[in-house]
Amino acid sequence: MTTESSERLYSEDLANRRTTGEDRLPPGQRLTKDWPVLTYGATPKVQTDEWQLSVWGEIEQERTWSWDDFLALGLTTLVNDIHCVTHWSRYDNEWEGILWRDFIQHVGLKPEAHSVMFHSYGGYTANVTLEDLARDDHAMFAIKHDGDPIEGSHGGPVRTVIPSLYFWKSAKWVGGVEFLPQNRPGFWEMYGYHIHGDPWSEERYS
Ligand SMILES: Nc1nc2c(c(=O)[nH]1)N[C@H]1C(S)=C(S)[C@@H](COP(=O)(O)O)O[C@H]1N2
Ligand SMILES: [Mo]
Repeated sequence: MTTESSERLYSEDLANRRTTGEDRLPPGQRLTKDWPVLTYGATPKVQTDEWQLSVWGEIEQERTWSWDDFLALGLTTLVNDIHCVTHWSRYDNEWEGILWRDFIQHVGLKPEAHSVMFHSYGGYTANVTLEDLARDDHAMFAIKHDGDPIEGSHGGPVRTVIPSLYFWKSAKWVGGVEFLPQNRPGFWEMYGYHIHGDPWSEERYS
């Protein structure tokens, strides 16, 4: 695994909250120091040599990256806070991975593209609009947490991290990105979770 020349960034939102002293804990959340595992169903076992990331939908050309190809897109280190809809938050998680904004340079979006469905090994899905992914310039595909490869239970070898939204939007064991012409509910959204999921306005359930 190559990790040289890794840039370290704070999420813009977190940087602002640190400097302005604005409340850092979203409403209705409790701080935890440990890191709970929240997985619906079985935990898929995915090795890096068999892992692939495929993109399809409203794009010019479907494509699949291998682990090595994907890492060659360049790694960034990012620190952020995570907020689970079940009320726990964890501060200062250090992630290393490929930024969404770097990744998207390699995807030819069609003008119709509006939202994304992240697909996980095992069948989990989570929807996020392209606007949210672009506004939060620190959404990423993470391969490391606090310096170590992400453990299987937490979504290794690759999970998404979208720090501006509740953590259910961050798909563990991600293997596919589907570009959609309109927003569509993912796994939890079909069971009544909010289509958007902003923790600051408590968009928990719809
Ligand atoms: N593939 C997959 N991704 C998932 C989930 C899941 O069950 N399967 N759970 C979601 C929820 S509800 C949360 S809070 C976080 C939990 O991540 P963690 O187990 O690493 O804390 O992953 C999200 N991503
Ligand atoms: Mo969650």
